[in-house]
Amino acid sequence: MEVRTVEGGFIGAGLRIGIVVARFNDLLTEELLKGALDCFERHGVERVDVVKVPGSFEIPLVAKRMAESGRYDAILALGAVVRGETKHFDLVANEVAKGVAKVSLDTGVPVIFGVITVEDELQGFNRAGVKSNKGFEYAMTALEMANLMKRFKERE
Ligand code: INI
Repeated sequence: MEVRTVEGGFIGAGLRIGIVVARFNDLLTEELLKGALDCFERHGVERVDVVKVPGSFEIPLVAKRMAESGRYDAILALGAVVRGETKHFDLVANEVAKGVAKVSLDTGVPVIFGVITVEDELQGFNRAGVKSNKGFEYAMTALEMANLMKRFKERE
């Protein structure tokens, strides 16, 4: 039996990455952004463009524009949705998740869901640098998916 496995690596050389980051809860999102940039720099990514939007709800539209530009091998969407006490949490969290998935499927460009959804700020800080930095981890996912999709293109 012959088994062939296809997967993406983490080499950043030659990759162009777009980041769209929400300003809402920016104490958290700026830390996610720092973690992501640290990851891309250390993996030798050639170029990163960062676009800032007001809140996570606005992410999908800008991610779509960036994906359609053809300039990026992957888009990383960063945001922080904190439950708080309103229903807004669920609405925003659901819409950004659906929107990001749709953009990725519609355009064929990997759009990585780097939006943390947390109960409160403390949980948010723990995921944005205090215990670990999810921005760094999501950036790794962007690298892997960018390289994986390149491999498919090479085989076409
Ligand atoms: N945007 C976020 O990124 N995180 C949140 O926690 C949040 N909450 O809970 O309200 C939030 N709301 C703003 C939203 O993303 C839009 O910017 C706003 O509704 C205008 O469209």
